[in-house]
Amino acid sequence: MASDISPSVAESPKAASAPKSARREAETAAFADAVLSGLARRPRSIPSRFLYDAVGSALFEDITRLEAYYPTRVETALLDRFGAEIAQHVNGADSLVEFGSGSSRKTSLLIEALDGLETYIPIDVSEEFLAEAAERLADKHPGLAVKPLVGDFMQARTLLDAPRGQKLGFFSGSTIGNLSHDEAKAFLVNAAHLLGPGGAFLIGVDLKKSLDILLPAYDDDEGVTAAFSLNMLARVNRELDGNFDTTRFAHQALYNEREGRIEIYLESLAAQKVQVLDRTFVFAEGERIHTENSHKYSVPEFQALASAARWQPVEAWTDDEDLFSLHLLRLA
Ligand code: SAH
Ligand code: AVI
Repeated sequence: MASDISPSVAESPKAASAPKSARREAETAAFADAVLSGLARRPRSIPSRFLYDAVGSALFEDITRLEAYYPTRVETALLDRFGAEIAQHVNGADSLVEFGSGSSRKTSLLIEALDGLETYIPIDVSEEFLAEAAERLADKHPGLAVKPLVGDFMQARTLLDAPRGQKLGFFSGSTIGNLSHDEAKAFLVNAAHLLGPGGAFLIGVDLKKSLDILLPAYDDDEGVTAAFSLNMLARVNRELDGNFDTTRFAHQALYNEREGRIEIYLESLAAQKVQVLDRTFVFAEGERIHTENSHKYSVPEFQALASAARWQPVEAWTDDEDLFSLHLLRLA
């Protein structure tokens, strides 16, 4: 019976009873605040979580199928190759809690490797995409209770309906790289609280590597990543009565060596004025909006970050080309 799987809200238990439209209104209000303040400041920026409405989530899925976008392919291969070994460390977990679950496609590999898992709790901001993914997953694993939560994983303070017992967290795709180091640390501290004593955490982390491989992954020839980035402006038009001409902005991806991260911008191709809600924003030619960072870590760098958030590194698995890593952490 997959049809009764509709997401409830991660933020607060009270909000779980709020109707869908109220949730959506709250998310639109948060988007409006972020866009109006982000376009008013210098440098201009809009947080990357707003890339993921239903259109953005579908475009991200298209990215994951690109030849140039190695992270999904390599992480899937790592889960396939090391699933049994991972399971040896974490068998006994009753529930699996996934942060930024997206399509949950890779998760099936982990679920299949684990014995005795009873409950899967995917958390994501992208409401419709989450509901569809949860239904698909429940159909695929009929014995598993699937309990999706809609909301910002940085704000989740409680896991509604989570059974007692051991919890395993899963944060795949290197979404942790989209957070600043401080945010990543705060996220890990909060996740420790959610997963509880004895909890374990499996995290996919993209590794530092040659720019020949890195840059095309974030600026593919087919323009899929550009479409994903530009959806931020299209979403402003759809939800905030904006009039961005998306043909007059260009996707730009560069590697910031000092920060160890890909930075993504939308660059204005002309001097132009844009209306959002009742405000006007003036762009000079070449002026940019920063929409995303994607931090890359060496294995020891990530282990140091995890340790600073009181997670003990247990094991790290990497592929033969050192493109991507899977880290297993445990709470002391
Ligand atoms: N884990 C999947 C999806 C990665 S894309 C994979 O590896 O393929 C990043 C996912 O995180 C998207 O589904 C997006 O909606 C979600 N996301 C991004 N920021 C979020 C936030 N602050 N809170 C909850 N979900 C978030
Ligand atoms: C979801 N996240 C880990 C992706 C990344 O690689 O940073 C988002 C993305 N942005 C452009 N391409 C992929």
